Amino acid sequence: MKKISIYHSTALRVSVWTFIMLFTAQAALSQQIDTSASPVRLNQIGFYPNAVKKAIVLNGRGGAFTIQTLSKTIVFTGILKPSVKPSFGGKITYIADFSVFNKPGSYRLYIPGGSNSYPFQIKPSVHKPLANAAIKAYYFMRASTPLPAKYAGKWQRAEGHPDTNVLIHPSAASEKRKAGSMIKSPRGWYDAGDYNKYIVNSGITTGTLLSLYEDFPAYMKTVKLNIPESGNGIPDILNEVLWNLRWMLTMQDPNDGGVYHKLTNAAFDKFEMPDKGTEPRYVVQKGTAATLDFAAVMAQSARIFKQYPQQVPDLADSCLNSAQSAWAWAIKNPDVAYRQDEMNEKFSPKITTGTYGDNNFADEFIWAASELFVTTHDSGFLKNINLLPDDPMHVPTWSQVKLLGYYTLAKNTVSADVKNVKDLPEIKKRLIAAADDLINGVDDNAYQTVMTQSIKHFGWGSTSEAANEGVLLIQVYKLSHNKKYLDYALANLDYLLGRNATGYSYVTGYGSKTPMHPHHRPSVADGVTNPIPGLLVGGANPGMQDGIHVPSTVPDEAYIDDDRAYAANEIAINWNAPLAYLANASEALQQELSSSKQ
Ligand code: 9MR
Ligand code: 9MR
Repeated sequence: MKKISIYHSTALRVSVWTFIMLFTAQAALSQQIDTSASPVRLNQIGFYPNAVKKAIVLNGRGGAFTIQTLSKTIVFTGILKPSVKPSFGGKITYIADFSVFNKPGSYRLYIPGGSNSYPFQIKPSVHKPLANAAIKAYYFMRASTPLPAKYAGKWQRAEGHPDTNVLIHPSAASEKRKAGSMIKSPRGWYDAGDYNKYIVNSGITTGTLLSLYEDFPAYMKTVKLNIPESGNGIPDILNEVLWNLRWMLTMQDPNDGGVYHKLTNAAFDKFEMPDKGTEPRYVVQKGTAATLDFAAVMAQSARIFKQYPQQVPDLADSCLNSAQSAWAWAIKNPDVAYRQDEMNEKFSPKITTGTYGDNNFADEFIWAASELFVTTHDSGFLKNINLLPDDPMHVPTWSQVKLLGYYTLAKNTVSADVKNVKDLPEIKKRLIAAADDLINGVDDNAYQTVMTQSIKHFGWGSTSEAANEGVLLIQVYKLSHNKKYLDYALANLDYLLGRNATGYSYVTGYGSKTPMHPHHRPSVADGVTNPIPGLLVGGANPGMQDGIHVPSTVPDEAYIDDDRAYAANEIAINWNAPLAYLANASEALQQELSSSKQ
């Protein structure tokens, strides 16, 4: 088992470990600035034939570039153009635009001086394997079930965390559910590199995956994932979502409708396989954010699973009842924040796992109200909700979910009552304006992507910012039918897959230079060299909240492939979901566009 010992350091060993850690940081540093690495930054998987195709050349001087087959036949020659603006690191880049070259095949890009790019392909459905893997990744995150080789290949593993004896933490105690009593709360996905299960983060994740199905049902019905439920008459993406949805349902207190914030150990598990984690598990305090995110997901699920009455006869009704009782709880308890530090002063054991704390619930109310309204057509849900607060149009994150509600309202206008929502025109206007803000001036920046428009995009989990910007652009493409939004969405996919300052494709197993050491307990502890595939790491983040030095604090360069670096190299379900959306939507739309041309 590799590296587990790092996490067992004791006081006595500290100086030795400090030395070793400095040494490994040094090794990682020299790996990062390896001069043999290609100065050509591009999507390491490839391009659709009719898509925009760009590569970024660092340390260039201009001149001609060529595209060559793998046997070095020149098939295209173009001229490198300097970027209008420098990169965040202060350098002008050179842009190789070969969009007009559209002949399917495998190629490399060559620049003056003899350097070349990683190989890439031009072909229809070029992102299909990645798109599938981004959803299959959730199968690998399943709690409470073994993963046999038949589905998991060399990443097969034993069952972890059955969660059939979960304790009511004192913070969650009620008349009917006393502290220390037990509930069953099995299934669900592990949140990230850790083994806990958090409702707030499950909310945006599950909502995003359900939207992928709702927005592209015909395509998503064709996606086969080789999971245990495959072939049961339900599309595999919904089968995978069901694993988490059934867990989420258990997180609601049936006595009052409130939803527990998370199911967790008192402290993070060690870096060990999930079946080794046998510490007690708790559900903690109910909260407004968790309850509203739950209500939104259950309302959305109700209308989706209604389409499968044979396979899941009672599920839609259960989801709708749960959504409504959660909503009622939130109306009665509109301001219950999850404040872990305060909770720990009052109750024991102290809980030190992820917080997902949020104090503002206006956006959660908008999301839940929108989903409940679209499912039930009962405008009562919108009654006391200000749908148009005067606050920024945040691209969705776990703590900012207003736009998830907007997406749902904006696209469900076949139904007359949604069409008549008086704020709808303004909501659409704001969505389009937000997309325009994102794309305005992109062609001047050094990497030609929305992601590299602003250093503000580079916090913890920055790759999910890029992916969620892509999702917003696709939503607006669907509203406007203006292809420029789709082009810029694809540019952010290019960013994630290698057209960026670090030269990494940030998805494990997909690209030529990919993370090998994500902060992900099974990937570290399983003894398999390659990490579990299809996982999006957090990516560039100059914050270094983990104390691990990145080779550069320039925002888009602040990344290290080190399994201790949880602020730059962890993986998480809420980061994979917009990647799954972006990659699958790109596949679906590319198929639609090419068939409409024929
Ligand atoms: O592994 C944990 C990861 O999932 C969290 O995102 C991160 C921040 O909360 O914390 C990680 O756990 C570390 C803990 O915070 C401090 N001790 C070392 C743990 C493993 O690196
Ligand atoms: O993604 C979360 C990020 O936005 C926060 O800044 C960070 C610190 O609170 O926590 C991140 O979420 C982690 C969670 O708390 C525990 N599981 C791993 C998550 C990803 O790092």
